Amino acid sequence: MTNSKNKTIERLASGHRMCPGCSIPVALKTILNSIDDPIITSNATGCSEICFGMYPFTAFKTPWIHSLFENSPSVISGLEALWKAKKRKKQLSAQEKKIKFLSIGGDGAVSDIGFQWLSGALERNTNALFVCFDNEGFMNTGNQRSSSTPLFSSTSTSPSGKLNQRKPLTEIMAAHKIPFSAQTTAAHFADLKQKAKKAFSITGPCFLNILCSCPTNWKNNPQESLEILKKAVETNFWPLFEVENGKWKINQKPIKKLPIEEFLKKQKRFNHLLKPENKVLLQKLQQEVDQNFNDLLAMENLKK
Ligand SMILES: Cc1ncc(C[n+]2csc(CCOP(=O)(O)OP(=O)(O)O)c2C)c(N)n1
Ligand code: SF4
Ligand SMILES: [Mg+2]
Repeated sequence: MTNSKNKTIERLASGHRMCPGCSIPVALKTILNSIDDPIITSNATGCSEICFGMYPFTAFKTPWIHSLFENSPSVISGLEALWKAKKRKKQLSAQEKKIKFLSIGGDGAVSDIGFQWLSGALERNTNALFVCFDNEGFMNTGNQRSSSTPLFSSTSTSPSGKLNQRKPLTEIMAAHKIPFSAQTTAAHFADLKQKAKKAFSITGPCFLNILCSCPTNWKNNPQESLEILKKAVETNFWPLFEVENGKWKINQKPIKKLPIEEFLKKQKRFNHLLKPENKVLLQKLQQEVDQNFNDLLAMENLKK
């Protein structure tokens, strides 16, 4: 965000309580600073809400609402309905007319416990941006597995490795036929900024799924957090793609696709997968990654 003298104003203060190397703050900062218009944020509980808003402090320099774990999309939906009513009655100032609505939460909140509330907000055509900070587990409460936890990843509730595939959240949101559903990572700043900016400019519900590394529970070196996210894209584990008005587009195709080990090897949660006796599991994960990417390619090639 810039002021009248074109000087950048940060909308998220430093000094919050996220762990060193956590990539959620950088993702949130990029979103909040992607536009100049006022933004009202509703935050589901989880690491972001707890660490940015420890009472009586908050790192947010913009209006921010603490909601429950499950109902952040409904809170923003209600606010947006109020805003629309006030606009109709000509009760908004010129600045208030520019307000954008943002709902944020982790994968536990968005993909699991708040899933139906989000689906409802999309169906009601709420004019807001809905964001998932996907760190692949319920991290704030000690790394329990979520529906976003990848196959074979070790968590506190699946210590020997999760046996189920990840829920394809971005694709499911696109299936709601909303104007814009996309995924990116906290390390792909330009892609994230451009997608957030586009989403805020669109009238109608938009969804952004952002892969965010969690050094505490992925058990990686905090200094390598962003590097690991880049490997997620270079291995096709987490392709950058968007679905705009039904048109699928992969934003970055690796020139030379790396094997999945390149993403796994710096995270201790996958240590067991790299043991020779688990080679067959590693092959299964690679097959799943390849199949998912081929499915995306097929969607991109569909004529609209
Ligand atoms: C209905 C309900 N169930 C459980 C909790 C406890 N709880 C608070 S945060 C959290 C985990 C959040 O996970 P996620 O949404 O993925 O965010 P993260 O902490 O990983 O960023 C849980 C289980 C709660 N607050 N409310
Ligand atoms: S537990 Fe993970 S997601 Fe939560 S603040 Fe720490 S590094 Fe970030
Ligand atoms: Mg999470």
